[in-house]
Amino acid sequence: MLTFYSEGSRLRQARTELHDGALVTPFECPERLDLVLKQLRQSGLGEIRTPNAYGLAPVQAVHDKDYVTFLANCWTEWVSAGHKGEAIPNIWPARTLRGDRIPRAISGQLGYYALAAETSISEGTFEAAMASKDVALGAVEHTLKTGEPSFGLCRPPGHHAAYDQFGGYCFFNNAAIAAQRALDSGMGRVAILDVDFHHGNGTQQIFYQRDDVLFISLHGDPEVTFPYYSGYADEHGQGQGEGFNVNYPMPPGTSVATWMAALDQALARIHAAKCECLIVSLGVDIFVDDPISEFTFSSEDFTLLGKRLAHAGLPSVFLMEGGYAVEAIGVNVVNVLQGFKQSME
Ligand code: SP5
Ligand code: ZN
Repeated sequence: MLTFYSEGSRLRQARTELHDGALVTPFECPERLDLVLKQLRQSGLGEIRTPNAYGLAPVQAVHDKDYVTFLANCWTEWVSAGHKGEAIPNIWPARTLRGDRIPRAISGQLGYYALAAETSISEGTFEAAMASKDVALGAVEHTLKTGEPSFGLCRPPGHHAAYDQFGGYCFFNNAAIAAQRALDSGMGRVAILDVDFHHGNGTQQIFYQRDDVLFISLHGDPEVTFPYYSGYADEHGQGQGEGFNVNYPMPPGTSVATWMAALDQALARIHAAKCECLIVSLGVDIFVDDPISEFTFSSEDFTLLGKRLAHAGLPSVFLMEGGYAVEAIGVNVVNVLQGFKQSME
């Protein structure tokens, strides 16, 4: 199985994350790449390739043009406005304010385009987001061309990024960009299966009114877990998209057996909807020792996950989402991919 990876992903080097009321070193850090790369190299899973540069068109196919421009210019504008730290929003068009204005000042724009405050924008963030979506596009292109599975070691992650909002460590929605690419190159319906601990609110929002992408997410119950305002079981899709969005929220501490039972239901839905390819938003923050998440996967359970995904029998693209700085993230990612590969034959 080929892996796609870009050195450009290292350009995201934020120093601050707003966590528990303090500015801390971000959980979503460049060392995550090294942990996964090290394990991939040891595993003999397959070659690691640098993707082509695909430009902005595939980004603008799922994101708002003005949002993309905001991300491209944010750091420069923030610095020229004289701000000392990293760009972090501190006001939003909240429910009692106007949501129809995009203010001129960068501080106002930040709140407009942000859905959460933990994610700062820093020098190189836009460039890293560009590299990350190229990784996703390289992976999907390879799978479309060969039918072989591929892994995109995306960083920054993407599934919280909505049509015109960043947050949850995400800027461009890599899975949505890849899914749109698959559709544009002639694929029929695409399934996006999101196994990250957190609900993939951005992916859900982008495809909520469409039936050409089936979005299914297994995640921590938003009643008690980020992103809180999305990911409930009654979110089914809208209009044409009715029935093509499925959420499986589960409480903190949910057993792997319960989680796997939800996965089986998800795979049955993907089969019933006649999806022609599978994009897996692969967050390994469902690991028991993940520092910000509360599911109970062991490293061996990730192998089982890979095996079950192979049973879907679809051309598959794995895209990295969350999973934080514990040594095990490399092992856990590789276990999914090895489990998948072993069960394909
Ligand atoms: C891609 C991804 O996994 N993004 C996650 C973003 C989560 N940001 C907010 C985290 C809030 C963590 N609260 C921790 C509670 C620990 N008990
Ligand atoms: Zn996550």
